[in-house]
Formats: sequence, C-alpha cells, structure tokens
Amino acid sequence: MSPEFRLEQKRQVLADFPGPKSTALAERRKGSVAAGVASSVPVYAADADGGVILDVDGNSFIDLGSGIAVTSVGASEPAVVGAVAEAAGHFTHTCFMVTPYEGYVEVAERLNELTPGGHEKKTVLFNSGAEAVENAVKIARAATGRQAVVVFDHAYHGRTNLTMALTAKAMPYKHGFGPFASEVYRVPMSYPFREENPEMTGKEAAQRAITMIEKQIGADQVAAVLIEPVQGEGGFIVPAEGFLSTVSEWARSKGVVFIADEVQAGFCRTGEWFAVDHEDVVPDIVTMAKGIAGGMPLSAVTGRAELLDAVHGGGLGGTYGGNPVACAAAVAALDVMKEQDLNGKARRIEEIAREVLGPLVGEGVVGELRGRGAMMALELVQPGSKEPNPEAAKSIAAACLKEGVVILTCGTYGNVIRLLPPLVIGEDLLRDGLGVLADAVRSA
Ligand code: PLZ
Repeated sequence: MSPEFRLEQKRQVLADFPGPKSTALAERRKGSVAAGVASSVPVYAADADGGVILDVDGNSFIDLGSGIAVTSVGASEPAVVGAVAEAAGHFTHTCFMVTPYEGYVEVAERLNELTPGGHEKKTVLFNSGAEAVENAVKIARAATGRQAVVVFDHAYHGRTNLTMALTAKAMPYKHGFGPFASEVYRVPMSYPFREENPEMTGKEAAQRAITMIEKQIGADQVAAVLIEPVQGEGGFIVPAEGFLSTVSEWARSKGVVFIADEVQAGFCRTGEWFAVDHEDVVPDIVTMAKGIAGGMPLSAVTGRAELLDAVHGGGLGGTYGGNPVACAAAVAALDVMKEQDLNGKARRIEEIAREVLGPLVGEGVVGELRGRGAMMALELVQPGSKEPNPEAAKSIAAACLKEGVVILTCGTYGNVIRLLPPLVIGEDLLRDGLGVLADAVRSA
C-alpha cells in the first residue's frame, strides 16, 4: 500500500467484469438517462484516489484519463477535499454578482500571477471550459469592435452553440445541432505527422494560415485567433516549432486578440504551467478549466487588463460562475501543484512514456508517439501507411480496460490513444499501466 494514498494503488479486475452492480446500474440508466450522453467505460465509480479508480463491484483500475484531464492532483486529494468541506460548511453559494466573497478574488489574483506575461491582467470566472471560451470571444469582440473569430482544423472548444461552431469535428459534437454561430472561420493547423510536405516548418505552416486569414477574411475584421497550443480532442497535435509564435506575433501586429485555449493543456499537464510556456508565447487571453480545481467545476478567462476591462459593467457573469466551494478547491489544488512540483512530475511521466512506448513506433499500427509532459499520445495507422486506424484505437482501449487500465482515445480520425494520467500517479503504477498498453498495442 502506497503510504501517501488512501486507496491501494493497484490494478485488479475480477472475473465477472463488468460486475453485477455495474451491470444493474447500466440497466437502470437505460430507463432514466438520456441516450445522447455516452460513457466510454461500462463500470460505475465508487471511489478514486491517486492513480486508481475503484468501481462498485470492487474492481480497481489504473486511471490514465483523469476524467479527461481534470484530476491532475488526484480525485480525492486531501487538501482539496478539506478545502471543499471547510468552504461548504460556511456557504455553498451566494452568487458573486450579488454578495461577493474573497475566494473569487484570491483565484483571480493567483491566475493573474500564474498565466504567462508580466503585463497587468484581470480574470473572470465561470463553470465549464466551453463557457470560458465563449466569454473569451465575447470579450475580444467587445474590446476590438470586430466580429470574425479564427479557429483551426482539428480544434475542440466545447459543445455550446458558439463553441460547437468553433469546434471542427462534426460527429458526434455538431451533427444535427445546427444552425451554428456565424463569423467563425477555420484555417489549417500545423500537424507535422499529416503534413503533405513533412519538411514544412512551423513558420511556413503559420504563414499558410495567415495568408488565408488575410485573403479570405481581412485582418482588420478579425477580433480573435483562438487556438489550443497542444490540441486535445483533435488528436494531441503539437504544432511544429515556431507555429504558435508566428501566429501570435502576426496577431499582435494586426490588433487581433490571441486567445490560448489551455482548458486541456493547462495547469502542469504538459510539464509547464501552461502549454504556451514551451514556446514563450504570451497570449492576450488564456482560457482555463479542467485541472484548475481538483475536480470541482470551475473555469476562468484571464487576460490583458485593458481587454477584460473593455466590457461594460454587468456584461459578464452567470449565477454559478466562480462558485465559492470551487474557488476554495482551486486555491488548494494550485498549492498542491506547486508544493508537489507537478510540472516536474509531468515531465517524468513523459520520460517514462517515451521509454516504454518509444520502441513501438514504426512497428505495426503505431505511426507516431507525440505530446508534451503527461499529455502524450500514440497515433495509430494501417501498417505500412499513414491511413488512420480507428479500429485499432478502439480495440486497444478495450483490451486495456479488460486488464484494468482506463485509457482514452481521441482524434479527428478517432485513431489516437491518449495518456492523461493524474500527475500524482506513482511510478510503479504508471509503468504497470503503460506495460498493459504496450502489450495491447503489440497484439493489435
Ligand atoms: N477547450 C481545449 O479540451 C473539453 C470534452 C469532452 P468543457 N474537452 C473535453 C466532451 O466530449 O465533451 C474542452 C477542451 C478544450 C474547451 C473544452 C470544453 O470544456 O468543460 O467540457 O465545457
């Protein structure tokens, strides 16, 4: 038993998986929960801690997904749990727009400090990643008096009406849900593995996008360029070096607001506080959610004070935005990230992932191993080509699950296996989980 965790850090799947309790819950769910919300794993959670998730039948899974990049500090980190209990014992809600409270101000101060750049910043809090992105666009439009928003191929920004428009992939996110918001323009991403010219530099890929913006939209019509510095749902795509900096420099020169969507990549996930830090890019606005509050729903928009303050009083808000319990959780989670050096832990996770999975590249179905820190992925192909292989991704994830490892897929083509372990995961457990993955890949 690992001393620092409450639950035993182990992988154990019983013979009757998925067990009787999960099977019964799946039946109950059919009668009550909307069919449109799907779950990738057929078991029901009972407990989670450190690097494991325990299900209602007593199976113990190694968590390589963190609930889609949320529980970076663990799903029941004691300091977060304590802060949540303490805050909830006083007040669960007052509404910051009615009776404000210190926790909101404290989170704002911390984010202004942590996000890249030494300029004066301001912050506004919301509940979900989509809400943060949507508000970042509102702010950019209000501040610039322009309307167009530029997004990239393979982008994912959410499921609300505006963020569906910003998201690239039709199925399942957009299919049948139109009409979508207007004044959204999509330009080519830098996707080194799938570039027709594999020699294309980041700067050249950026120039391709910039030319398209200038010719098809007009720079002076553009309020914002919105980009995930490492794309998440789209396939853990790391743009070629120089891509982000070239786009951001162009944006600055044209008065276009450069928004980095760090919802998935932020808060130590890539081995830096923010993924843009790898290229010393300083965004005008950063959107954040997921890892920010140790599992509690909270999101944020932080950016240049003159942009955030350009919105008229009362123009931003929402009943629950910056909920006091979520803010208390965020303060505790941010302390844990610093005290436990989760950036260092993420970099160590990358080393181990490269050591275990690196030898698989080029053999069989593995086209590429890529990513940063604890945001690594395998892109799967038909052997001997770059043809996407979504069937392999599906069968590998299913094989891992049977062996007690929760692993997620992603990608425009559904052919990417992604790693998003809690950053606090123990090394032995991580190696065990990656070993299961490597075996599943070899037999795919
Ligand atoms: N921006 C970069 O990754 C959420 C979505 C899962 P919400 N990604 C997981 C799903 O299928 O719904 C995400 C993201 C980036 C925005 C969002 C949206 O964040 O908190 O899900 O609204």
